[in-house]
Amino acid sequence: MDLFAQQNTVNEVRTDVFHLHGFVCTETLQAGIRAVIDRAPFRRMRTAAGHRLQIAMTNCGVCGWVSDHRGYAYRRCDPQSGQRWPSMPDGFSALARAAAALCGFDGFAPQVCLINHYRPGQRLSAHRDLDEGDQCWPIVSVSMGMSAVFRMWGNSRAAAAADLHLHDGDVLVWGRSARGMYHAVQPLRSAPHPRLGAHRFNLTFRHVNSAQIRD
Ligand code: MD3
Ligand code: FE
Repeated sequence: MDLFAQQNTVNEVRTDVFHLHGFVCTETLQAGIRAVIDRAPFRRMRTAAGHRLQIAMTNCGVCGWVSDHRGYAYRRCDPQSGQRWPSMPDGFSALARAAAALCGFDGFAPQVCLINHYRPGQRLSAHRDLDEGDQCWPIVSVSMGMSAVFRMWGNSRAAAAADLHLHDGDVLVWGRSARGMYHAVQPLRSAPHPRLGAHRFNLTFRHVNSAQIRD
C-alpha cells in the first residue's frame, strides 16, 4: 500500500505537539473515506441545546463520537442507521500507529477515527477533547484537501494562541501536556485543492477508555 509519502521528518512545533509535513499520500485514503460514507454518510450532528454543528462528521472503528440531545458520547452504533459504525478501512490504523510511534508513542491502537468534512467558510470553534476518558494516549490527526489554519491555546483559553497551517497530507500528533489544550480551526478560506476541490477532510484517531463507550 502506498499510504506513506516520502517525508517522515518530525517537527516538534510546541511541547508535545508534533507536525509531520506531507506524511500521508491522501489519494490512497480517499477510497477508504468513500467506503465509510457509503454506510455512514456525513451529517451535521445536533448539540444538546438543539443547534447543529457547522461541520459534517462521521466515524469508523469500534465506536464513534456522537453529539445529540443527550450530549456528547462515544457510541458503538451509528444513531442514524442503528448499525455498528463501519470498521476502519485497510491502512488507517497502521498509518496512525506509525505516526504515533515516530513521535515516541509505541503501541497506539485507536478504536475510532472521527472524520470531519469542511466546506469554504466553515470553522470549528474553540474546544478541548476530553470525552475519551483518559489522556494517556495521543490524538493523531490527518489533514486532506484544502489547507486550513489551526489555532491552539493552552489548557486554558487565557494562554497565548499560536497558529499552524495544515496542508494536505500533514499529520499532527498531540500527546501528554498538549492533549487537553484548547484548539480551533479558523474559517476555511484557502484555494481549492487540485484533486479534492473545495473540500477539507480531517481524520482524528483516538484511543477511548472502554468505560466511556456507550451502546
Ligand atoms: C489537540 N479537529 O475533531 S485536528 C476534532 O482539523 C478537531 O478537524 C480539527 O479538533 C480538525 O476534535 C483539528 C487536530 C487536533 C485534534 C484533536 C486534538 C488537535 C488536538 C485534541 C487535543 C489537542
Ligand atoms: Fe478537537
